[in-house]
Amino acid sequence: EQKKIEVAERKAKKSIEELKQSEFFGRETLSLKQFLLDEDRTGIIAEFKRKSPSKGMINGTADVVEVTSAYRANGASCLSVLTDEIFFGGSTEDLIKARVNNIPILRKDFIIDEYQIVEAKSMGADVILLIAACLTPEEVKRLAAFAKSLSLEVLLELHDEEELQHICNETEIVGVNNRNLKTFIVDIERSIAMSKKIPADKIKVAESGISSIENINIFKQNGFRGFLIGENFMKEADPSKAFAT
Ligand code: IGP
Repeated sequence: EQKKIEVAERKAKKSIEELKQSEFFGRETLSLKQFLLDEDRTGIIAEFKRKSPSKGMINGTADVVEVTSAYRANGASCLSVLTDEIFFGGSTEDLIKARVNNIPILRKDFIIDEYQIVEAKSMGADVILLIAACLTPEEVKRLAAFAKSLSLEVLLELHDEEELQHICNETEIVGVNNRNLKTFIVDIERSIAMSKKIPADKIKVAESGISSIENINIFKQNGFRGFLIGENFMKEADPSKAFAT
């Protein structure tokens, strides 16, 4: 609900035509799919996140260019940048700044409207997140088709088995959130069990609560190609060092 109000406010401030004039709008996007399928890359989607509802403030002073550049230099396959201000302390500016890096960037936000997808492209994003828990299967299909029409890819996020019905032709990358959205409890076993029901032609991404190489290896053994990691890096004074080790 809060997002609806925010989106309405943003629409009133900047028209779609204005968004399309951004220097990034015409840029050729990078394919997360290709980056995740590249065996020479790590598959790590490294997230820039200042705070979160589950942890409160994680790192309020981190510099987005420094951190994301170091993520890339240390081998991240993709960057994830929070643009939600209210819950995660993110911003449009953070994503625009992260664009200095020539790897795919995921706009991490609660997307409910086509306007936000045009915004994502105008910020320099390559991928948008669609969260099944916030959308009907029809909305996922519609928003994913719209993203595709702008050459953006989609990461569809699921967190329980009932949401498997949100998967459609338009969603080629499917994420499983290990964190329960209500209790914030992380359960990797549950995610793996659920992932077995995702069609084999989808690229699978494990999201949240990943804190060790062992975690990553378990996901890899179960057919996951991408690993979305935020807090474990951001909680360090130097997030990139955490990545490197
Ligand atoms: C990263 P973690 O536990 O490594 O910080 O998790 C990412 O998965 C998490 O930030 C996330 C998220 C979201 C944030 C997953 N789904 C939806 C905002 C909105």
